Amino acid sequence: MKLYGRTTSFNVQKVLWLLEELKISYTHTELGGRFGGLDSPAFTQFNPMKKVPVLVDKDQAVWESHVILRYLAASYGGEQWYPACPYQRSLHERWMDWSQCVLQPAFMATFWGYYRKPCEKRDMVAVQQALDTCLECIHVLETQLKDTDYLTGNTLSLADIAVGSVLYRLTSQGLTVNLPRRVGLWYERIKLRPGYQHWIMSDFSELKAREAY
Ligand SMILES: N[C@@H](CCC(=O)N[C@@H](CS)C(=O)NCC(=O)O)C(=O)O
Repeated sequence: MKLYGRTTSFNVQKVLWLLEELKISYTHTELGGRFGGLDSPAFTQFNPMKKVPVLVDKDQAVWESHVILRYLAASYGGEQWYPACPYQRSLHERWMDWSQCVLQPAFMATFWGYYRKPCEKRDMVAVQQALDTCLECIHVLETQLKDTDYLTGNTLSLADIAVGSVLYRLTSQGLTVNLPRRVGLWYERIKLRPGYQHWIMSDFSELKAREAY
């Protein structure tokens, strides 16, 4: 199995975290950003969108980070990671889609508007609006975590991988984000996972004020 994509990419990191949770062996190639290579015919054959991550398993390419997460969980994760019952599965998948459609765009607006911009080019009103949306999302997570250790139960799931991946950069980029109690405890729990420590909590300072990918 091969994974393509620069390790500074937040979407690549989610996949690396899950690969570690599932103890899958793979090879990894840095691609995109300062490594380039996304326009090459060999890569566009894998992903016509010219984006990372891309996973190639048994000579078949899979793109879109959350589709890759589902693919890995369905192929190698068993019932804990990918329940056979469509309703049970939906309990995890709704948080993945919500993260991609609601939380992640707001987080990305803070990251690209604040961290990836030189100070003089920052629109702090827009950054604050995006941050407020992130804080509303965090409030929803606080409610969701009222009875369980993780987002969808007492074991880690794809919901935690998709949503939890956002927290490190959101809280470490220099903006003030106070996590409410239960979200804070959940964050402490996921920070204990070796995959989270290794891939998500990694240095991203090369992206500071870098406006190009
Ligand atoms: N929705 C896609 C987004 C993919 C995406 O935008 N990837 C970025 C990195 S996070 C990319 O490839 N950018 C070009 C580059 O890094 O050169 C996914 O979740 O996989």
